[in-house]
Amino acid sequence: MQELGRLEDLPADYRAALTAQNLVPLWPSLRAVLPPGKPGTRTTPTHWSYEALRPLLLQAGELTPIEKAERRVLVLANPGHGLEKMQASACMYLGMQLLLPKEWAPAHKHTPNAVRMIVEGSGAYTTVDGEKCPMSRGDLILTPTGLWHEHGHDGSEPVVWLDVLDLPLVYYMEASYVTEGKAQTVTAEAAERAYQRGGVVPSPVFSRTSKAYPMLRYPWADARAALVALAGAEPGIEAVQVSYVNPETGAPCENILGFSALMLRPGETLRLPARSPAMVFHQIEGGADVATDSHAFTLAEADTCCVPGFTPVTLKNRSADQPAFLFIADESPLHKKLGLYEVRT
Ligand code: GTQ
Repeated sequence: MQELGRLEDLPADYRAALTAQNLVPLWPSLRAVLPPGKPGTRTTPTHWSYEALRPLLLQAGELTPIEKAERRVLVLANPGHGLEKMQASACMYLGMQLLLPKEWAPAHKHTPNAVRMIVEGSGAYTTVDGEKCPMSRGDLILTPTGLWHEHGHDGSEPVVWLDVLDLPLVYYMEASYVTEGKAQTVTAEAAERAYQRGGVVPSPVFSRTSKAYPMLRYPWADARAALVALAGAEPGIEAVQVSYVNPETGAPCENILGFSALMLRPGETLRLPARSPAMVFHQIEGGADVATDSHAFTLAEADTCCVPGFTPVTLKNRSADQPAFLFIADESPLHKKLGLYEVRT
C-alpha cells in the first residue's frame, strides 16, 4: 500500500493557515481511519475476576452510602480505551452493582438501554415500567431505553448484579441523558407476568400487545432448562446457545446489544469465528477457558471478560463431567442494523 504524505512534510505556515480555518488534511490520517483489511481495535481482551473485585465492591458499600451513589457500581473498564472512558468495548459498558439490604436506588429513566445479569444474593428486585422483577442468580432483566426503573432490596444479604449498557455508543452519539422520577407504583409482579415464554404469547380478544418490550425478565431457570433440553434434543448441534429475544417479534430483545446464553457440554471446546462485533462473556455456572490468539483467560464462576471484534475465540469447558454456562453480550444487533456485520471463517 502506497505510503502517504505526513503532516511534517507540510510547511509550518501552511499547517497554521489550515488550523486557523478549522481545516485538516486527510492524507496524513487516512491509513489510521481506514486501515487495510481490518479495523484497528482499541478494545483489549480483558478479564475481571469476581473473587478479586468482590471485596472492593463490598468496601464501596461501607465507604459510600447509596444516597451518595444513586447507583453503587464499579465499572469494568477496558484499559485499551483508557479506564476513564468506562468502556468495555466500543459500544458496551459493564458495571458490577451492589445493593445492600433495605437500600433503594431511586427511579430514573435514560436513553441508553441496560440489562442486568444477577450475580449473587436474593431478596432484591428491579421495578421496570411498573413491573416488579425479583432478582435471582442468572436472571436477565431488561431496562430498555426510556423505561422507568428502580432497585430495592427486602432481603438480608448483599445483592450484586452485572449491568450491561450501550452507554458508550449512546454517549458518543451525544444522545445520553437521564430523567429522575418518583417511586413507581407496582402494577404487576413478574412472577405473574403475562409473558412467560416464547411460542405462546398473550393475545386477549385476538389483540397483541403494542409494547416494544413485552418481556422484561428472563429467569435463569427457564434459559438453563432450554439449554439442557436443546443439548439433549440435538446432540449434533454445533453450539448449544439460546438468544434472549422479544417474544412478539423474535428479534433481539433490545435494539443495540444482543444477549444469549451458551452451554458448553462436558469437555467441549467451541471455536467461534472472527465476527465484527465485540463480545462479553460472563460465567454463570462452571468454569470455561476463553482464548484469543493473544490472550487466555480462566473464567471462574461470576467472572467476566471481553474480546474485541474481528477476533476468533476458543471457549473450553474445563470440566469433563459437568456443563458450563456462559452469558454472552455482544454488539451484533447494531452491526446487523447498520449493514456492518461480518463473519470471517
Ligand atoms: O442501575 O440504572 O451501571 O443508570 C449505570 C447507569 C446502572 C442503573 C449502571 C445506570 C444504572
